[in-house]
Amino acid sequence: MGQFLATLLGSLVGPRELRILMLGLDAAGKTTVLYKLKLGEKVCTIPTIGFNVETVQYKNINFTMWDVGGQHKIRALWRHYFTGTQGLIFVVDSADKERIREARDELHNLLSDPELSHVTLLVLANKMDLPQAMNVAEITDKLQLTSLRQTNWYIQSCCATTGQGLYEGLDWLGQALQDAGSRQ
Ligand code: G3D
Ligand code: MG
Repeated sequence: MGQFLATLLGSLVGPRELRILMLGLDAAGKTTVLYKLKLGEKVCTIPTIGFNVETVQYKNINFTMWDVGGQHKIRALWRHYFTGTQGLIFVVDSADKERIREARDELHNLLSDPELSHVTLLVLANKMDLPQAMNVAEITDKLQLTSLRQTNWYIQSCCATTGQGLYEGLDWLGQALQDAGSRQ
C-alpha cells in the first residue's frame, strides 16, 4: 500500500529536480559519460574563459558539467555553478597514474567550498578497460576519499565508452539523494 501511494504520488507530483555537477580533470571522460547515458539531446556548450560548461536535462535530473583544467586563477568563477548543487559526480581517469594527485587536489579543493559542504559525491573511476587502470581500492586511497569531511560518497568503477558501471553509479546517486532528501 505504501509503495502504491508512493508511486501514485510520484506520478501526480512529477519527478524531482536534482542539480548534479559532473567535474574532473580534462580528458577524464566526462563528455563520454554524458553521451553514453544518452543525454545528448539538448547539450549546449557555453565556452567561457578557459573552460566549457555543458548543461543537459534528462528526465528529472539536471546535469551541469564542466571540464576542470588546472586554472587556479579562475577558480573563483567556478563557485557560481555550485549554488544549489545536491550531487557531484567526479570523473577520474583510472589509468592516469601521473595525474591522480592533481585529481585528488582538485577534488579536495572543490569539496572544501562551503557551498559543497553537504554534497553527495559519486566518484566514477573511469577507463577501467585499460590494462594499466588502478583498481577501486587504489583510487580510493590515492584520492584520500576517507579523509573527506563529506561522508556521503561512493566510488564506482566504470568504462564510459562501453557504459559499463554508469547506471550502477547513477542508481547509487539517485538513491543517496532521495535518502538525504527524506532526512531533511
Ligand atoms: P572530458 O570530457 O573529461 O575532457 P572526454 O573527457 O569524454 O572528452 O574523453 C577523453 C578521452 O578519453 C577520449 O578519447 C575518450 O574517448 C576517452 N575515454 C573516455 N572514457 C573512456 C573509457 O572508459 N575507456 C577508454 N579507453 N577511453 C575513454 P579521445 O581519443 O577521443 O581523446
Ligand atoms: Mg569534455
